[in-house]
Amino acid sequence: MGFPKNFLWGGAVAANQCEGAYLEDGKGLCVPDMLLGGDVNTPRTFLPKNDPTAFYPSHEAIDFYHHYKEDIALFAEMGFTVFRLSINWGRIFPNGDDETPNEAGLAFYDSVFDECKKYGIEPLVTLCHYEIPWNIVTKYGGFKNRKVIDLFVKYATTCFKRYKDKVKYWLTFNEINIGMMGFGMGDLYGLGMMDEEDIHSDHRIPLNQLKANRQQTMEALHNEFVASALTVKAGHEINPDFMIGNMIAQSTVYPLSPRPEDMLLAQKEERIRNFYCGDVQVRGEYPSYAYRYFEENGIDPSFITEEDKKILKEGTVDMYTFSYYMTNCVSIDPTAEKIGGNMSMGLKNPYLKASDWGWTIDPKGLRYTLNELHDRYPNTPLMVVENGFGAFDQVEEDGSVHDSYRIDYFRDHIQEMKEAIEDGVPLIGYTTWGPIDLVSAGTGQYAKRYGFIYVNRHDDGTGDFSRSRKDSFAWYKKVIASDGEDLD
Ligand code: P53
Repeated sequence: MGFPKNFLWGGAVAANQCEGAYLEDGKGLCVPDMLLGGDVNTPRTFLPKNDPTAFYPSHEAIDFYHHYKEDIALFAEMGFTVFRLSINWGRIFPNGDDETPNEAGLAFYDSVFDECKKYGIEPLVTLCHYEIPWNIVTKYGGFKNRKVIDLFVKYATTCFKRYKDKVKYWLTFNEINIGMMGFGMGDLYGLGMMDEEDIHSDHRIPLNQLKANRQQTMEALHNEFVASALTVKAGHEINPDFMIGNMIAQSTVYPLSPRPEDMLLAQKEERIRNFYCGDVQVRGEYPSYAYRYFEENGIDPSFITEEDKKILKEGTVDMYTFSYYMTNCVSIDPTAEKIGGNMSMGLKNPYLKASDWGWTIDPKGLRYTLNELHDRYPNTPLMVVENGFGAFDQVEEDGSVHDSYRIDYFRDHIQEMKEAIEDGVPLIGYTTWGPIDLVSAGTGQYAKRYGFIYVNRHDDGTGDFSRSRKDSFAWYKKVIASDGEDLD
């Protein structure tokens, strides 16, 4: 058995983490353009007034905007059949609410998709990967404002109409569940929401100290569900062949012990972090436990109108896609040891090693997750649209990078995906995160590298953006050429 012949193999990036050219050809400022970098122990900070002396990693990123031909040629050399990227909303509607779209922005993505087509690479396009126009945050208050639903749908349909013959695979919102994970930055990244006082402050604010309001977060997330459903519906009317998916930051949760209380806690967490959003987008309705969650958290769910319920039912997704990096342990035991690092949320799992950023390495957890998802959504194809190993890479004198740790990570995960397929899971594709080094979303670092392709660019702003192949480049090429059979 193993991987089917038409399996989609490739890699994934996000506009804000790779394009740079942050004000070129009419692009407007977006949420990530307001953020400075941090590191494993230091949260990223928000700096309200663009300060010319500060280093904003998204402003130049890896300059994909001017290197995309070279980069796509390298992806083609590895044999990619799919390339996941996002359209930056702020290139198409610089203020989010402009009357007409920005032609230069639309033309840029035409060129990118044409370049993919040249090599037989299918683009998989995320419509919103944290690139919310800054004007949507300041003028509308982000997705808590229902007007933003219409603005998003207008943007999405503009893209659908323009690219309907070039792009078949679409995702609405990247990691729509990010606000359910307790990172403290979910409101801003995912929902474009920020406290008024924070917006107008004159100092740097660490993202984990942003003020949030749970009621508003849940309302905004609901509005995003509605925007996503309306988008799916509109997409199918424009081209019935479109495959439109959701995208979940998969946070698979294990109980730290077999204590029944730990089992129940793990189940509860799994539901809130993953299935709350998955159920709405795949099944088209809120699950029963959502209402208990509202009750326990003092949330008034009257924002879910009858009209919205109908929309959610009519706009269910064609595929379930997710990012998978790690698994997490939970326990009711308050003395259990926590795992360090940024955004890793669990307790220490004594059976797993972790990356330098504290993210556990759990390939078997991927097989488990794929099976769980298939049991839950039996009629829905699945795609792993992010998976990878963020690491410090060492460049040798001759320019080579011997990233055997990255090869090990991928080998083990691909092996487990193969097992899952043999278990009967309808897995249709795999895009590794950051096939080319890019800016980390969580820390804003260049030093947290994911690529098969090295980019000479550093956190102090030095580097000439030149690209080179790491050892993992030839390895992934061989994996794709052998349909996932040759993993040595
Ligand atoms: P970085 C948190 C936990 C898991 C995945 O993350 C996450 C996040 C939030 O950043 O995000 C996804 O760059 C996201 C990408 C991101 C990637 O994971 O912090 O969709 O934008 O780059 C990896 O190492």
